[in-house]
Amino acid sequence: MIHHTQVGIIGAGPAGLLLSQLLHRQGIRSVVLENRSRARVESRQRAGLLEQNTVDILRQAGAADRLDREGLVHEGVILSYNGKRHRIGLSELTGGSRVTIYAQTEIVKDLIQRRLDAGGDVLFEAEATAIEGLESDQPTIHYTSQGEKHTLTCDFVAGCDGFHGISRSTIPASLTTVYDKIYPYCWLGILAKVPPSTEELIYAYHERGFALHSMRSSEISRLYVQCAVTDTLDDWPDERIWAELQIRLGTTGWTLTEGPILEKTITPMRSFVSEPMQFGRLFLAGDSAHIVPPTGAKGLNMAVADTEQLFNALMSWYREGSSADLDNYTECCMRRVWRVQEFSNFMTELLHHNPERSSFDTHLQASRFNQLVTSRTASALIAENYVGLAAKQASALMRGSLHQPTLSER
Ligand code: RFL
Ligand code: PHB
Repeated sequence: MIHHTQVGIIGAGPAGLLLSQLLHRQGIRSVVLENRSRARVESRQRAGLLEQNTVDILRQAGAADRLDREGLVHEGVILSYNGKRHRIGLSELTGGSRVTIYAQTEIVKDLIQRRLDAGGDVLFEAEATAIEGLESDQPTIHYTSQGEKHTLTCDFVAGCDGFHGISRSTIPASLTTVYDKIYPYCWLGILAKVPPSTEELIYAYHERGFALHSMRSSEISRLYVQCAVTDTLDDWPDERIWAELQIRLGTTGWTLTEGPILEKTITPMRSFVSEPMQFGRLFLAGDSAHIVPPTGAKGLNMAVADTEQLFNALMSWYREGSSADLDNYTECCMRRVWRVQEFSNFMTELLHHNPERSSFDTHLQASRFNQLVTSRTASALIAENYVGLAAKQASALMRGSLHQPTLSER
């Protein structure tokens, strides 16, 4: 079959689905190709923490009813260093910004439902195999579905197919620069059927390794524990996971309530940027262009911010016939992307036990933590980055809309 749409979107993760929904609300047609089944896409446990900007865009997309009802709004976050806790008041340090806990699985479910209710084309088990004609005004996506080969022609291709997709490698290698860093540890994440033992997230450094207490609802907890890159799930029976979480998150006068573990996964930790994020009529958004270690809770939020930027640029093209925003897409994304990369790396190195580091580095880590406790400025910097204000400022600076004080004004 050969068919045509305005924007061909590869990948039904948060980036692809959100782009399709935003375009639909402006009368622009799209087809989303997703190689996995709907059930698989709706059940992959991943992110849970949303910046205000992410919540605002989901509202703009008309896909935030359940998020507004069920999302847990947080005004602070706790950092712990070998049992010594320090609360960062996010609202108080940022002039009122907050974050919301709402699972990525639920965002994906909400967006799929919206698209299908409106008769949108979200094709599951449809694998994009090649993209052609990107330098023409009618690129083509080849895909297979139920054993049959199909061709989708479009005005633009949105590569929202995550880190392992095909879009990024369609950009000629001679034009691409890759920046990559792999960390010498992983996260083992669990979903547990137990009410959270904390109202606010706890990120803990411990000499035995990192741990994080997050949540999904008043009934379900989400926890992570640092493990070795060589570990498998067999190395981590439930009793060992709870024992390590007790030690690493522990502090006097507080107990972690344990419960049945519903799911366990191990995630590698990586920082990755591929530049440019566009070639001809192909535009990358989200994990297809960049990856951050999850310690800063930024991957999903960055995917949403790219999508917003791409959506606005496509609307300038469709409404005003202007290609200026599309032409500047990579450049506009990059300042924000590197701000988020720096913060994610900072949080990761602050909070993990790095088996390859010297005791000198461990002393630096302790000193950085002490500075957070004693300096409001240091805490405010974390708060601004965590809620997403810093990334927003970085991208405003790129667009030239932020006034930069001159030396005499400072
Ligand atoms: P996704 O979600 O990977 O979606 C890409 C989709 O493309 C499909 N695909 C293809 N479809 C058709 N043809 C092909 N050839 C295809 N190749 C791939 C895939 O099946 C998939 O459905 O990318 P997207 O939309 O860019 O979204 C990115 C986010 O998923 C990711 O950044 C976050 O989950 C990262 N992340 C977190 N981000 C946050 O903002 N806050 C968090 O709290 C947070 N916690 C996390 C995280 C990621 C984690 N893991 C598992 C990596 C916690 C963890 C443990
Ligand atoms: C989560 O709830 O899954 C989560 C929260 C914060 C992070 C990473 C993951 O930094």
